[in-house]
Order: sequence, then C-alpha cells, then structure tokens
Amino acid sequence: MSAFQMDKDWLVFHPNPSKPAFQVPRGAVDAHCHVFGPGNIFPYASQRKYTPCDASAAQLFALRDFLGFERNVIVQATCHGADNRALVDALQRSDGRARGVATIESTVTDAELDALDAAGVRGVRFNFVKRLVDTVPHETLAAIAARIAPRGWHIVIYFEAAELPELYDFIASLPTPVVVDHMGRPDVAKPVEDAEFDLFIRLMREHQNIWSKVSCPERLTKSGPPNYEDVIPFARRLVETFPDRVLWGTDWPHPNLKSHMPDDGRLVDFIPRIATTQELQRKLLVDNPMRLYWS
Ligand code: 0GY
Repeated sequence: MSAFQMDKDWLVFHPNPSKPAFQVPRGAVDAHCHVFGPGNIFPYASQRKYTPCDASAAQLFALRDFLGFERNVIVQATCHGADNRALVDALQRSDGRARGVATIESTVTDAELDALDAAGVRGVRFNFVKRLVDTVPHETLAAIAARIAPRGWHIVIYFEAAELPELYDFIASLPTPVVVDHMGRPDVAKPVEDAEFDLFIRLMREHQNIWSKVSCPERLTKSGPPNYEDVIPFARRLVETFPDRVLWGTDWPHPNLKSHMPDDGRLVDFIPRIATTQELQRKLLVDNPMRLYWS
C-alpha cells in the first residue's frame, strides 16, 4: 500500500508487455527510464506537479531482462524534485548495470556530488517543460553546469520544440555534452523538413557536443499506437544524420501519458523502423550509450 494516492487520471504502466520480435544487440542500454518511489520509502517531493503510481527498481530491472537489455540509464523524475534517494538506491541495486542522471540545486555540496558520482550518476537534468517544473533562471543552471563539467558529467535537457528558439543560445553555450530528451519534442503533425525541426537539426549540426534521444513515439504521436507511423521520419532523420550522437530509451514507466499506455515490447519493435541497419542499431543501443555512461 503506497503512502501516496496516485492522480485520478494516472495511467499505470503495462502489466504484461509482449516479448519483442526485434532482438536487441548484446549489451543494449535502455538510456531513458525512471523509478518512482516507492512512496512509503522515498516520498514524492512536496513541489511535484503530479503523483504517480509507484514503479520500483526491481520492476524496472525485471522489464530490462524481459526485453533483452543489459543496462539502464535512470533519469531523475520531477515528482522526486532534487531528492535523488530513490535514484541512488536503484543505482546501488543494479550491480553496476545502471547509471543515473540526477536533479541538483545550486546549493549542492562537493561531498554530495562525490556521493552521487560514486553511486553511478553521470549527469544532471535541466527541465524546461512548464507543466513539470517551476522555472529556474538560466544563470542558476549555468552555475550548476560549471560545477559538474570538471567531473566529466553531462547535461540532459527536456524542452518542447516551440521553446527552442528562445533556448537555442543557452543550450549552445553549455560546456558539457548535452543530451536532448525525446528529439526536442517535435510537433509530428508538421513535415519533417519543417523549419521547426530544421532548427533542432541545425543545433546538433553546429554543436558536436549535442546528442538526442530518439525516444517516446508514444508521447509524440498523433496517429497513435501500435505503429506510431508519424514519428518515424523524425527519428530516422536524426539516426541517419547523427548516428554517433543518438540514444534510445523506453521511458518506462511512462509518466503523464493520457491517451494510452504503450506495450513496452511493441516499443522495442519500433527500433528497427528508425534504425534500419545492424550498424545503426548497434551504435544507438550499445556504442553510443556505453561511450557516454560507461567509459
Ligand atoms: C519523461 C517525460 C515526462 C516526465 C518527466 O521527470 C518527469 O516527470 O520526465 C513528461 O511528462 O513528459 O521523459 O518521462
């Protein structure tokens, strides 16, 4: 029994996903997923914008094994604010098979950063999605970036495509590798050659330190499951233009989806449709995440 009541319209992750038809390459990394609570051990943050269902490290690792993945990158979810205890606990239970991306405040001490690093944290997340977080000034984020850069950590950024023009210079100024969540959330109703997505392509072309997750067809689609046809051209364009700077993740347990809950097995079957050769698949699932998180 959780100490928290999940939101009334919360969709719980799929209870029994299907076995993927696509066999991921040996050593594959699910490079975007979360743990939630459990709330009776790791309480949700008071400033959270949603209350999820619990989704434990044990459940995440069971899904990892079921889908055929070897490793996870666990990204701190906004419902835990800057309290990274659930994340750290999951990393410590992973036997070195998970790395983490934390949320930190500018008041964080060096000793706290050391402890996060020892647990397996390799990056911090800057979130600009207004329904998820309160705004943090760019100067504060720049100060955090300066603190983590010497450690060899990187920055994961979450924003929506309409915000990119005003964030462009800030993102371009960051001194570390930068990983953009979910392709910068393009509006997939627009053509893949639209000026909006072109701007994101330009950002990556002009800045070799910027990477993209080609994740979340279930979040971006307007045509819907199970095929997510409308998302394919966007993801393929990134995979084929920047094969060495793309990552893929399930986004389990899929926070804040309202239209449907994906079958995680079918999400894995999406991979060969966006990375159409074995070489592209190996880079996306193994070489790129290993370079960023395990070297
Ligand atoms: C995602 C997407 C979402 C939520 C979060 O940390 C979070 O709360 O990332 C979202 O609601 O779009 O990547 O999990």
